[in-house]
Amino acid sequence: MSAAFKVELRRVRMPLAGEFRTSRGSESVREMLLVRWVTDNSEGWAECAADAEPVYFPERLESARLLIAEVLVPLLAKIPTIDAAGAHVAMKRVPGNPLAKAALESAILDAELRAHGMSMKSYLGGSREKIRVGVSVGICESLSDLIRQVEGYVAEGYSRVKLKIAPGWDVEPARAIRREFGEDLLLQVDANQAYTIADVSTLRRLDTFDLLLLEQPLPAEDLCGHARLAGYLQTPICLDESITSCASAATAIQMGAAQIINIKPARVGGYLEARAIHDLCLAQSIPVWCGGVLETAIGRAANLQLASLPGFTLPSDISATKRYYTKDIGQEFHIESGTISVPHGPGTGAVIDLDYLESVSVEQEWLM
Ligand code: NPG
Repeated sequence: MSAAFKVELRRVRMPLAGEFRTSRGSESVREMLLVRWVTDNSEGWAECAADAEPVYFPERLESARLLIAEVLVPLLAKIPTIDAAGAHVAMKRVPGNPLAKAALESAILDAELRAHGMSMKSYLGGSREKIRVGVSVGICESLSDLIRQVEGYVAEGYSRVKLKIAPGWDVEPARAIRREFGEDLLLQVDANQAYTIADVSTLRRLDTFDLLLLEQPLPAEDLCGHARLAGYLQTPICLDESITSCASAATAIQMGAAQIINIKPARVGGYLEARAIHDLCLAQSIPVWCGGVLETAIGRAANLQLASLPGFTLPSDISATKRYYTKDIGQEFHIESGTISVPHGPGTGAVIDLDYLESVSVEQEWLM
């Protein structure tokens, strides 16, 4: 290939500050793929959300690495001048694989914006400087353990709390948190697809806790089920895993399956698709917020840029660095009055600590 770019793929292993447990599994080490897009005058970084094993997303780290190396990069190398928008269109020729595409497109976008000295926030059309953020609390061993954790997060100043739920860990945790922390705490729950429509009576009991939303109660494909369920619940339904593109968001809204949408850039194939979903939701008065996948500073910085758009009216899953990492590969993010500031500087605004990155890297390859 004789393209005017080089790509580095790096596999890193980052220990998590603590175990994170959801209805789909638990993790205490985050293994991920980083993509570095290098041109003559700039470079950009992105992280791929694929896990080592396909527990949450259908893609896995190794399949994403192979697709980027053997399919996507050779495809882009045939295009004379490549930018993020061009890459977005070109990669549509390859079906599926949003996590791999998101990582590559985001690295290209970061490099492009850094070359122009422009922030991702300006590029996407955002204006907010401080992003209201919430914390996601995994399934715990006991209610007292949950209460202790939430107490710590409330003391740190998070704007809202999201509880991971699963059958057997739903009504009581929500009741306990409401009882302990009162009506003013913004509270929501996330089922990660763990229920079926037959669980409607359990899910209706959650209505008593004045939740902001119930996230992804049913399997991702079951839009009809979500639309039916919405008819039984007062709590608004928010879709996460079901929304994989702007088209699927439009269908879900039209069907009455989603009253709120969690926009997770990786899940929808990148920040350009994420912005399109935001624009659609804003036009249809559907509130959105930015979801997270335990990002390092690279993805955290980019998500803060996205969440500066006007339709992100609910607190986002963008925690302070220390929630997940004792030490990160980039700058630390802190909570101030329930918000995290959008980093300044061009591109995502992420500032990478190359020495620490080196120490957590387990594999590295250059394509081209
Ligand atoms: O704050 O980054 C964060 C985590 C938010 O709960 C969170 N993410 O189901 O939305 C989810 C969950 C998740 C974690 C999804 C890891 C995928 C991987």
